[in-house]
Amino acid sequence: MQIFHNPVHDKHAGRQEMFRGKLVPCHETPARLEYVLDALRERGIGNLLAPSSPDLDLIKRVHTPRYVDFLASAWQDWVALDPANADTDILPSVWPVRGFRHDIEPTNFAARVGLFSFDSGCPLTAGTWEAAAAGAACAIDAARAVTAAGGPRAAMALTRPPGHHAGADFFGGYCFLNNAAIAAQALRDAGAERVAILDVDYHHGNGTQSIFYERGDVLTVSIHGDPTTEYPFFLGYADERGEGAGRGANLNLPLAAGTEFATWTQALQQGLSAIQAFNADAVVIALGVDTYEGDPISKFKLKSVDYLEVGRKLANLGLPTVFTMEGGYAVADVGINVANVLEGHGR
Ligand code: Q9C
Ligand code: ZN
Repeated sequence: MQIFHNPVHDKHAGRQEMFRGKLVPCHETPARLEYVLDALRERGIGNLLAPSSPDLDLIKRVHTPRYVDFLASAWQDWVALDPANADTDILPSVWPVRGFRHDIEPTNFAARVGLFSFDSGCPLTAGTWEAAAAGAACAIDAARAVTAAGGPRAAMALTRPPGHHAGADFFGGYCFLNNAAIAAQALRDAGAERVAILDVDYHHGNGTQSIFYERGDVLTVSIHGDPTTEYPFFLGYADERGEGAGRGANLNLPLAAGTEFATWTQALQQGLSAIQAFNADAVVIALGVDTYEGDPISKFKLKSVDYLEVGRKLANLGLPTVFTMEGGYAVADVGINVANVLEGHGR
């Protein structure tokens, strides 16, 4: 396993997120990734590699150019409004919902932030762009590694901020650039005709689903907390099957809060069967470990030992595999749980 780890992930360090009308400390912290690195080093799992520079042309074929340009300059624009803003992260406060226009980008900064976001729990900080772009580079390098002649069968983009909630032109849910989607596109560009993305994070991968919803070349599968009660609430239902050329190429497997491994693993089997039926040439695993029983913001009941079995089942697909790092907020156990998946996978 080649593991491309983001050496500048800690440049993204949000101070506070909005929760029930108050600003509270961020769940998505730099320590999460450090615990994973420590666990991998301690257990001798994988070869740790630094990424090359990000391929912006590829990123702009997954995300819209105007969104990428917004992200790249948002912090400078924010501080230009008032130098004192440098002490405060950017949080959205106004959104264009149904009936509003999305075809025009206003010049007002708050309006631009709202146009390109969907929640107020996702601070954009001084180093967000640098960290997110380096993370996308990890995803691209991992995809190119597993498709190179003589390359490894599996590689990981070990990065934060995570990516699966980010859509073609919006951030939210702690995510800015959709690393799993970018990896899938890089796999397609490298010659994989059909790519599957399996999202095992607790939360529905709304960004990934929306990016590929009308494409038949990328199957998106997500196992997640039922959106009637769980974030991101407005997408992730079982009847969302894709549209146009993408009809049949999206599979949502929502499960009730409280679900334990015995039930979760049946959904995993269903997702793996769908990937086999799709005849995928390569797979991207959007690996969130917020399905863990100890996760502070999620409600499934997986135990650390279960992640070994998850890794084994994923390896049984026998496909070139790219892992991206998504959620998981029981910070001290994130390392054990991610390392268990990779150890169980064994490649
Ligand atoms: N009080 C990922 O796992 N809402 N994102 C949290 C906590 C947002 C999770 C509310 C959760 C986003 C990548
Ligand atoms: Zn999550």
